[in-house]
Amino acid sequence: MFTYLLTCADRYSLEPEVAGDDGALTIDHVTGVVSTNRSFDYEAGRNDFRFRLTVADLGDPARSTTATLRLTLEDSNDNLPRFERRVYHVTVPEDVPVGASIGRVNATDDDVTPRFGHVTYALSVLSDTFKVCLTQSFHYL
Ligand SMILES: [Ca+2]
Ligand SMILES: [Ca+2]
Repeated sequence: MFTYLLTCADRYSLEPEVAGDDGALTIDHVTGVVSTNRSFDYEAGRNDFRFRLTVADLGDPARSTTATLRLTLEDSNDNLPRFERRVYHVTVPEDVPVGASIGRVNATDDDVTPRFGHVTYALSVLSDTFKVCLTQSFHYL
């Protein structure tokens, strides 16, 4: 009859290549499961992070090897479009011609990826005096 004693044969560790990334990720020293330890922001500018992984056995002397973990952020639609102003007030003469341009509004969206940062405009019709004119604007950082 044989009896096996199951022990953890390896020990995992992880350290960032950039000192400021300390604590961004954690690794379970036994299972090797890597988890986020803080939130990330694609719009903050850094979207690529590198960490050095090390795994060591429990030998005496211990033997170990390393690999690189590269974390790449993808943009998500986490920013709302916003107008430059909360209220736009426009005054026009009563004889303003039909089709006359009476002003311009502008909105931006901080999301970098075009499909999340591209804004379109719509005017809710509260009166049939004006017609809706759709325009488009693109905002890229
Ligand atoms: Ca957005
Ligand atoms: Ca975003």
